[in-house]
Order: sequence, then structure tokens, then C-alpha cells
Amino acid sequence: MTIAGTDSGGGAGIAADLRTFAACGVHGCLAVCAVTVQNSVGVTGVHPIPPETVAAQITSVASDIGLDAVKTGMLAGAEIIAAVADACDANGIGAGRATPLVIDPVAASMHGDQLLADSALDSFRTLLFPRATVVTPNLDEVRLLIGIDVHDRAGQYEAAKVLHGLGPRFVLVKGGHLREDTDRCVDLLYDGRTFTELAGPRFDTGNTHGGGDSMAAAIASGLARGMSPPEAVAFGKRYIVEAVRHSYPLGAGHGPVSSLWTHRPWWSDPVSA
Ligand code: PXL
Repeated sequence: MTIAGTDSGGGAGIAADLRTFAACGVHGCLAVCAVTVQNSVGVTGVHPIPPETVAAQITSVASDIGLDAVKTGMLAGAEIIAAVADACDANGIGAGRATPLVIDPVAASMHGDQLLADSALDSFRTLLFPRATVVTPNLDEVRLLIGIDVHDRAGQYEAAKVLHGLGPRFVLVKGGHLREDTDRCVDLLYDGRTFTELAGPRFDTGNTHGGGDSMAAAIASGLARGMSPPEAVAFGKRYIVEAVRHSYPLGAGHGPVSSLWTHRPWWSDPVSA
């Protein structure tokens, strides 16, 4: 399940998550937290869903279909975060429970448009990080969450330690915004004891809209398929490298990563009776 917001441009948020789930061979359910009005250039409207409706979507699915893994994306505000934390407790979701939880602490779009009320950062730290199996911040989110400006690998290690202190089982500090790596993109995984660097190629493209969402959704898919968190993170890295490699332009702004790079164009196949 993805607990996240919509993007009318179809690049990020729930649309990216559901494409990723499909590409990774799992059935996707969703709890909508907010409707955003946006295109490839920017966000012009954010409309949160009532917190009790967010919680009801989670409980409805958990009580019937069941949940093998959950990821969160744009949660919009403190009230929704509190409702999600309660719904996780009520439905066995979170580290050490039946259903693993991936927290992608979405705070802003890649244009810098705010997707989270200021008052909600503390709710992320205190309500969701302690419940998380894996948290997947990028460097902008690291700065907002713990006030550390990461410029180099040493800073990435330092941030991972501080973030782990907030309670998640695994921290993945993504290195996509680290400019010292000019031809590689190195994400750092930390479980409180061991650091693992996951390196991949860096592509010269502005079309990375929805990249963080897709990676977190792929990690959740790996967990749903029964992988351990380190295996699921490696699966997510392998997936997102190809999604960025196959990203495409759309509109006048930033195009999306290609969550369905796995897809075979079946319509070109000969038709059999
Ligand atoms: O990529 C982060 C993100 C998540 N969710 C929604 C978004 C965005 C970025 O624009 O719009 C709904």
C-alpha cells in the first residue's frame, strides 16, 4: 500500500507508486492523503484529505485484503501524520510488526514547492521515524529534518547516524543531490552498526520527477515479496537506476522517471487467434 498524494501530471506520488508496484509484480492499494494540482512546471494547489478518511482507507484494506508492506509519501500535514501513526498501530504496520513500513519523508517537490506544512516535520521525527523499517530521505529532507547540510560522503555518514538515532531500523541517505559525485550516485544504508554504500551511475537528466517515490515504492515491493530490508534496498536501487536511465521529457519542466521501464510493448506482437 502507498499512503501518499496525487500528482495531476501523473509523474510523482501515487501514480508513480502504483506503476512501480505493477513493475515489481505486486498488487498496489492506496490511501490518498492529498490532491495536488500540478504539471511539469510546478504545484499550484494542495488539498489535504480529512485525516479520518486517510485512516479509514488504511483500515478498510488491512481488514480485508491485507498488507504485505506499506510506504508513505506526501502526508501533507501533522494531523494526517498522527492519523497514519495511529492507523499503523491499529493494523500491525511498522518495524517489529507483521507489516514493514517504508517512510519516504516527502517535504517538497523538486521545484521546491512545499508539500508538507512546517509544523509537520516534528511529527515525522517523533511519530513515524520510530515506527519505520526503512526511512529514505534525500539531502534536502535531511537538512529539513535534522539541520545537517550534507556536502560530502563524510556528511552523509554523519547524517545517517543522527537519523538512526530517531528510531528507524534502517536509514537510507540518498546521494542523488551530492554534487561531489559527478559520475556516480551513492546511497548510504545504515542499520545502527553497519554502513553499506550502494553505488550506481549518474545520468545527466533533469527528468527525475517521481524518482524518490518510485525508489521507496520499489523497496516496499521488495519487502512485500519477502526480502530482508538490505535486499529490498538493493532491489530498489537496481530498479531506480533503470527508471532514471529510461526517464523521458514531458511538458516544459521536469519529466518523470520511467517507472515502467520493465514494460514490454505487447501491442507490437503479432496477434494470435
Ligand atoms: O516526488 C515527491 C512527491 C510526492 N508526492 C507528490 C508529489 C511529489 C513531487 O512533486 O507531487 C504528490
